[in-house]
Amino acid sequence: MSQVRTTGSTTAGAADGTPQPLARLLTLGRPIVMGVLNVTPDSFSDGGHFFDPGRAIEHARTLVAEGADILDIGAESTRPYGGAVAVSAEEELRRLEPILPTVLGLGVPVSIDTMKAAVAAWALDAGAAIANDVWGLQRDAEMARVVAERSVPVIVMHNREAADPAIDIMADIAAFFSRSLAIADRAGIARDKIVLDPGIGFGKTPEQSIIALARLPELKSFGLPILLGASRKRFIDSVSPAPPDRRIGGSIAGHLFAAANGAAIVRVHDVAETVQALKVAAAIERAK
Ligand code: HH2
Repeated sequence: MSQVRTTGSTTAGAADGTPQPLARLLTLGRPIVMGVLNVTPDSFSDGGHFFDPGRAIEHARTLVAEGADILDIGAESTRPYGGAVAVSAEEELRRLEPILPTVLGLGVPVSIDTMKAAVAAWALDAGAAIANDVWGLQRDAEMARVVAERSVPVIVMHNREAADPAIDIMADIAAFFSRSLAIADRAGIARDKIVLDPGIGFGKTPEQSIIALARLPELKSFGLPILLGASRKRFIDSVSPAPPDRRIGGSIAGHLFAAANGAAIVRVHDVAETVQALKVAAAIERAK
């Protein structure tokens, strides 16, 4: 860890007048593409492919060249569908250490996908610009403080321990967001630093994931930017059976729908294809 600087975050905000990188991206007036970089041996979507630091860095460069606006780096599989091997903060840091400094130099803001405050703190202090918490500030009690102290944006994702087909999933998502916003408020996280994400595939049946996507516009009532991650998720398989790496068509369908219905950011594995799809959809829209 010693080779990673711990001060001089690149997330300069209001203090020196430089816009925070995410805030700047959100003014571009087009959907923002977040490319997924999993440095894990067991991710559901691309498990093991980029575990090797050299391959991870090469993949990060490819994602940027393909048009990723943000890189989301994660070193613990959340395995939305179960079977994740929990890793310690030390192990997460061991996986990130050889990669993060180089990834931070690729010219796009980096988001740290972790549910552990200690890992978020380390990555943010090294220069990551965004915290991505798949437990929406509700798992690690220190997460909100870590985010507040660094004045960085945080992605608050809806999650549940287990899916319950009997519940009204939109009501559950709204109640979860309200709890997260209260936690954020108490910790002193500015409201304009929060991005909401319904957490497609997390604690939801495939049908509930489809409902969350279909009813995405309802989440606009929170008045905050929305991120949507449909990439390679199981709901696609429930409609059109295919293994994760053959779900590009379904992923793009989900992200185009999301972008047209209120999502400011889409989180994707297949950056080139998504960028192309979004550009073509925008060109068609302009020609109306
Ligand atoms: N999905 C995954 C992980 N992190 N973060 C947000 N904000 N939204 C998501 O939808 C989301 C997320 C799962 O995808 P992946 O990273 O490919 O899998 P794994 O967590 O198994 O590495």
